[in-house]
Amino acid sequence: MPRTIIVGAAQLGPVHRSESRADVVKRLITLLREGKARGCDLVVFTEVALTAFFPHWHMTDPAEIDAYFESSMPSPATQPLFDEALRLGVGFHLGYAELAVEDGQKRHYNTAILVGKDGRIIGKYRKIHLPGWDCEQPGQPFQNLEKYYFDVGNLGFRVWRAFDGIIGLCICNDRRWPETYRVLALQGAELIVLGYNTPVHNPALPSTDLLVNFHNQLSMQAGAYQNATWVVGVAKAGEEEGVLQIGQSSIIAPSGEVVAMATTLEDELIVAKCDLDLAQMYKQNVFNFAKNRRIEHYGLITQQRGVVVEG
Ligand code: ING
Repeated sequence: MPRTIIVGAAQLGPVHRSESRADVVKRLITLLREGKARGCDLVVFTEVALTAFFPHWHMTDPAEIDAYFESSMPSPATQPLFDEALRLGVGFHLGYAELAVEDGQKRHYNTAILVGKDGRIIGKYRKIHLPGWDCEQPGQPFQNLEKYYFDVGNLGFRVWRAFDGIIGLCICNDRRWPETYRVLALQGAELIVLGYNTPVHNPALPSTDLLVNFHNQLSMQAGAYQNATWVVGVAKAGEEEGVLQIGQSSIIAPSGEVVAMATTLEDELIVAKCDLDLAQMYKQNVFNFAKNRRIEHYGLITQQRGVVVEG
């Protein structure tokens, strides 16, 4: 009997600053219910799903900034989502801005959680690869201030046994770094889920704008194939607070094939039955790390931060 998990990628259209968390949670519940109706075991929501992606603009007032963060999870605003998921018997993944107090210090993380069908939080991840700038960039059409608003995640890349498989979490820019998938795959990941907020225009590198959708797909398809794992990437899409963001939410097989992709820039659920044993097929053959990967022969490059080749 193959181990399968029916996964829903629940893309969100824009979330505007004026939209309350209660209204956003209603949208998430609508997608969750559609997922249940379509047989989903797990519904994957996007990065910073509860609010507009506020790193796209500069704020200085700590209270104004902290208003975008959740200081508990479930929070009062998200409790209805947890309750409905429990009632429906569907697990979910949620990305949100997390306000934590650690060693007496306030910490701000770009966080994602995996929640089981019993409504309990199975695992938590805090975003490690924070793109953009740590200070306002003058003259830009919009900002990317993740280094300004968020602390670097301190939980590492981890996997959890859940939904009859091994599931890993990462977030947005993490998907562009091969190390992300490899570190999760070395722990046995068969399914990696992530959300993203990706503008069509990159003010720091406008020459790549025409490639933004290609790079999105390339990163996730390569990550899936080269690490023998399913990858589910879920967008916050459409024009949000003046920033047009890509959609292309996708469910990608360990073969690297895209088995489902969103076709709108709005709230949209795509669903696929993911055969987790397909991941095992690739792990036992092409990407058999134990038999085929020879890290001891790679030379020092594996331990060095980067190598400048002389001459
Ligand atoms: N967003 C973008 C992402 O990695 C980005 C930032 C866009 C970086 C394009 C490089 C190129 O998809 C987030 N939130 O990381």
